[in-house]
Amino acid sequence: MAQVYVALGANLADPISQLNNACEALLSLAAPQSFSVSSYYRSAPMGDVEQPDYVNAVAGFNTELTPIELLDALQNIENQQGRLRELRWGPRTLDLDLLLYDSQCIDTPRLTVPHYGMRERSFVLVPLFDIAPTLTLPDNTKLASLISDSLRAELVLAQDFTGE
Ligand code: ROI
Repeated sequence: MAQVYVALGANLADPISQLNNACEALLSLAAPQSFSVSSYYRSAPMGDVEQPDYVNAVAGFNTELTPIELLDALQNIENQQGRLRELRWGPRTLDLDLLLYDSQCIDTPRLTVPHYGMRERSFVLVPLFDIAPTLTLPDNTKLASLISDSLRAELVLAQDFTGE
């Protein structure tokens, strides 16, 4: 059984509903009682493309799926929620990124774990810290050492997941 963390992001078609629906779908991949999700945070879009603000969160759970099986499942959920993404770095109805799979480092054409951008992204680090404050990254960096007040200031609380 692996402990995994998945980043959720959306900025089109009612982003909070997109994240709620994605949480319901992720719950079905999770071992019983193992699922948790951070608060939802609103953040300005990273990158040069003009687009609406994002709503971001991180979910953590245990799963029997292999990394590639999990990636396939995440992409299925994205596609089922009508993912639109014409532009690189453009807006999207739902983005699910596999951040961490136990402490594995994976570097294949389809999958890079830990996720390549996670250390630079406040909208990943802050929600991850919500649900895993004592986490140590595969390179032995403590997550807490990457969190600062200025990083937190980049995000505004949107809404907590209230699904059952
Ligand atoms: N910016 C924010 N704030 N949140 C995201 O989830 C996000 N996702 C992306 C890009 C376009 C890089 N910018 C983002 O893919």
